[in-house]
Amino acid sequence: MIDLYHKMLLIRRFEEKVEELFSRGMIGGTCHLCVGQEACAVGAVSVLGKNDLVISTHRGHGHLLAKGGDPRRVMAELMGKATGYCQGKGGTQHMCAIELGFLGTNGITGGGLPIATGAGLSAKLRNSGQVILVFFGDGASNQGTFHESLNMASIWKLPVIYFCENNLYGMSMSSSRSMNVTSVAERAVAYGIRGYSVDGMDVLAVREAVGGVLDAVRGGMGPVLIEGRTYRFVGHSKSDKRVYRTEAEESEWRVRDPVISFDRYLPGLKAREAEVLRVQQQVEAEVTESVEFGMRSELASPESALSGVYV
Ligand SMILES: Cc1ncc(C[n+]2csc(CCOP(=O)(O)OP(=O)(O)O)c2C)c(N)n1
Ligand SMILES: [Mg+2]
Repeated sequence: MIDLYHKMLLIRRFEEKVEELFSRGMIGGTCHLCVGQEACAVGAVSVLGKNDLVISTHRGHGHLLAKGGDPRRVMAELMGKATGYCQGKGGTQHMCAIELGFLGTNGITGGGLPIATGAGLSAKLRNSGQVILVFFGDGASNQGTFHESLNMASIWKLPVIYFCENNLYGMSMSSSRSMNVTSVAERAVAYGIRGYSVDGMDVLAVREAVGGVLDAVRGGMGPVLIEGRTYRFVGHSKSDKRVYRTEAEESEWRVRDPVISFDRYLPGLKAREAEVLRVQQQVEAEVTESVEFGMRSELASPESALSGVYV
């Protein structure tokens, strides 16, 4: 429980810091934050084994941190520094850490889905026993890659968990206007696989949902589709005034803040109070250290542009 809380709080504080640095011009490019969605990342990844693989989206800093990413190297990558996970050349949208089994954030909506399907096929052919967990959004579930991936994975019984972070919007487009089903999980029927919809604001519910199918997926049952119903508390990316949703709706979801509700719950366990405080202090230190590390690191050198590039 303490560990889950630690990871969620780390992601929350890290993202808030990224927003601040972005506003101050210390991080370039674009920036999609996962504030509000921490329970999906942490709950789903927390049940995976070390060798299992995670594939992410454009909103992926939290997924990498959940998979054990070092906040200092994530921050350095965002700042374009040579000490970052991709030597500062990937940035927010193309950040991967193969050594952690993290096959990358992805700037293409729905782009991670076929990569996960391929990784699933590879795992099956190698008999590696790995499970692949891929995150994608509600918007991505309307892309052709979603249909093609789930169809292929189901006929070949690939060990992939397709995890949709349904935050109800794809940019300004409400999912109620972009799809004719109320839950992305319903779409599983079309592929003859299991589909589950869970409260994506509850880290324990997400953990239970993914944990509940993990052994079966690893054992050859085939893929599963899980939807975590969640909400991003911030704009889609930086210049979003959020005119497409109401303040009342935002407030309703804010009440279910996955980090604060967990925070409230933990101190209830009296003996744990000191531990909670320690985690909070540790997270502040980790985030501060990530910024200092990023700032004192060297920028990626121009010569490095040609290394690690495969095309
Ligand atoms: C193929 C493609 N089309 C459009 C875009 C522009 N785009 C970036 S994020 C996004 C919305 C994605 O929505 P969703 O999958 O629900 O993820 P969320 O942003 O809500 O996390 C779009 C359309 C893109 N990056 N790639
Ligand atoms: Mg969305």
